[in-house]
Amino acid sequence: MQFPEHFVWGAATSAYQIEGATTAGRRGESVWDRLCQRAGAIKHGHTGFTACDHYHRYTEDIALLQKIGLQAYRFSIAWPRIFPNGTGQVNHVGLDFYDRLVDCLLEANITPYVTLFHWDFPYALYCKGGWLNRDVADWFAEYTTTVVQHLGDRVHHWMPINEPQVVAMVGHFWGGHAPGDKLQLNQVMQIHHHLLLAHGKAVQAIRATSSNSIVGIAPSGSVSVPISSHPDDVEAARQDTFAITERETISETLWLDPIFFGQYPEDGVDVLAKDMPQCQPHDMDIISQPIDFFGINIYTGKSVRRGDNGQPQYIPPPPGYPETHIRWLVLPETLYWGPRFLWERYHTPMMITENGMSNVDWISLDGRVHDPQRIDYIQRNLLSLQRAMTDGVDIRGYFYWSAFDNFEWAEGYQQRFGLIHVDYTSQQRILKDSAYWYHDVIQSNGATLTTSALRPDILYNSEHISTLVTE
Ligand code: IFM
Repeated sequence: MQFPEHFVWGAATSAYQIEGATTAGRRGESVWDRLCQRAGAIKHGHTGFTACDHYHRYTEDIALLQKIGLQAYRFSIAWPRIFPNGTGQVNHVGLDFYDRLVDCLLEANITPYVTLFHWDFPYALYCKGGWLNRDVADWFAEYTTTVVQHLGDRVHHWMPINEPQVVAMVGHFWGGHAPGDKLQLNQVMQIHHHLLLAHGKAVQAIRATSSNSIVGIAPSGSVSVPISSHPDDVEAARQDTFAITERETISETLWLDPIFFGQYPEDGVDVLAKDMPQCQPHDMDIISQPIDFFGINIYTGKSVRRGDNGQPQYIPPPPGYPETHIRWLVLPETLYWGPRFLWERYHTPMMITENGMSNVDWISLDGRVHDPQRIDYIQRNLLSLQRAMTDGVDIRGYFYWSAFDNFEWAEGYQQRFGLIHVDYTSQQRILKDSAYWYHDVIQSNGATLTTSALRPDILYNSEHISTLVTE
């Protein structure tokens, strides 16, 4: 079966992970620039200062994206390039860079999908309280308006914030990401609320500035998959995907219910109790602005069944079960159950805004980069997605993460997610086997997926795992 006629085939990146040139063009400092200088914060002492040097090599890079046949490219804009101080004086050198990038993409017939904030928060604003300061929502709206005024004649697809869960939790509670803070839970919940408020104000700003904009979101998805298709296990997986049982801000519903329903979920309010954020009367009206598409980033998940007590029971994978290089389980069923559960709850057209794997890729003696695991991973995930569409989930597109190997945050450069291999010393790029393979998938609109001798159940044979559990 082919994918729907207008299905969008893309790949994604973010500014800090590929651009480098962190002091070029009067760019201001970001919290990531600071964290990279903190001893022990990033593996091997790596930094994003040069990354893929995409800032200087974007024409070459876009030619490669064109060679893969991408129809769409999701990238982010570095806020400190546009406002070196976070607000106030606009830096036209920064805007010019994205002007050229967008024009180059359009010349290559690639549709730009723009994320406005993918974690490189202006350091100057962090010094003013950062995401803890309620004014951050207005700062973000000001930045959004400026970017949309400038690019909105050519860019129509916008996502305000990438994976707000990670900003709140990893950046401000666990401290593994910038700014590297370990705040109290009630402060993190206030940040959570401000991120939602910033999202809502950005949606308003985009709509007010550009009449033909298409606005979405890109949170990270934590998906539980049922160990079998028995209705009890399916219900347990749904419950486990949505229920809030931990005192943290990762749960999807804590972010998505305010956006889609205009309220925090009741179980979240119960569990977080006194740590719930302070809201002002009309905040939820701002947060729950209608959006056009529901992007979701899904990489992995966990398996559950209905336990003897009626509650979801976690089922550990069998010994030796496949993991990617970053140690995330290969669980392609997440791209069936995740979209299905989310569609049933929120009924908004969906896009997979990120899905991909890190692999131990290197350049072989023949000069090529062979990555059969990645091909298999994408293939399995796309087949799951196709199954979700067959079962009625409205999915409009898929963005592989990532177009290029890049700076994987606190993991540095050791994790290679790209379709394109990057040698960080020479800055030489090589299309991996998966890039050529993805090219054919795109050209055939997915038809080549079904012609292989794939057995999509062999990796995650539920009967096998159930047997292990009952032993
Ligand atoms: O590299 C990240 C990206 O920035 C956000 N989503 C997950 C990816 C892989 O960890």
